[in-house]
Amino acid sequence: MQPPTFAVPPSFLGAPAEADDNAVRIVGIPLDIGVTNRPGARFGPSAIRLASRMLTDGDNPASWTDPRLLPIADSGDFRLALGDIPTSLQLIEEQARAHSHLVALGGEHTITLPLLRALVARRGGPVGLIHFDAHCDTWPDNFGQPLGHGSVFYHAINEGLVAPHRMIQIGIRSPIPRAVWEWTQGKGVTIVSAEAVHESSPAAIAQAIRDVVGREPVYLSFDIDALDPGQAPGTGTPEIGGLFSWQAMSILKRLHGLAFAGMDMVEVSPPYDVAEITALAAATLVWQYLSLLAED
Ligand SMILES: [Mn+2]
Repeated sequence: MQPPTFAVPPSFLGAPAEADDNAVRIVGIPLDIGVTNRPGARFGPSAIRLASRMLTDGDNPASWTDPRLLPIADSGDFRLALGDIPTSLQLIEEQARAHSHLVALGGEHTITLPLLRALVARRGGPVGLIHFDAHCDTWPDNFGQPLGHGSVFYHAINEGLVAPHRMIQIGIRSPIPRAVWEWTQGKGVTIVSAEAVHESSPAAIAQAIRDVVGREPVYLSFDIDALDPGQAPGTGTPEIGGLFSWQAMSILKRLHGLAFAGMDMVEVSPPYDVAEITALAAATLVWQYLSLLAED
């Protein structure tokens, strides 16, 4: 008999720590020293895992799949170097290289850079990118620091980790220097504002994503601040006018059949959360991603 949700072991969906080499690996990466505003994302992995227990009492009705039937394992948290961003990114990359399909629970957005480095080193070529966020994250630096959560895709594009013509950003709405916006678009990235999402439909946005990323391998990076602060208050750099969680779910569940190569869920900061709203949204979006994998 399955335990009630509150008594499920505190891994993601109660998943075991070990599985075979081809399993989807869930890991926590509690790094939050590259943020430019409110901290706290170091507590994200554990909060997302706890909230995920709500999702263990049935199938996903969007597809009648259950991600727990995938080979999945929650292998705990990656090791980091306390207070040291460059060494931490190196450690993340080294640990990520061991796994064929990673789902990372952040932590802040800087973690995506070493995750993409590891993925591209393993695959031998750039990937497409579906990026939900309030911010483009293509600033050349973070108040003078080259590494930080505002620069992750500046580096990823410059290092050839993502193919910018196969990269789409959804939910964008923060203040941004015009030069940064134009650099991003000039590289070929498609930017979909939060307002465009509101004025459109989930089906149309999902189609736009498919048109941009095509059938080649694609990575999903989901910054929870893509959601409106009313839907996800527990984050470091909130921006009003964002997506409702139903919109993000509705878009995501229409992305079955894409060649997903990995995912991260970043910027959940539990000290600023209210009643686990943000952690539950993050857990549910990850569960939906895993459901897409289970569907194929
Ligand atoms: Mn971000």
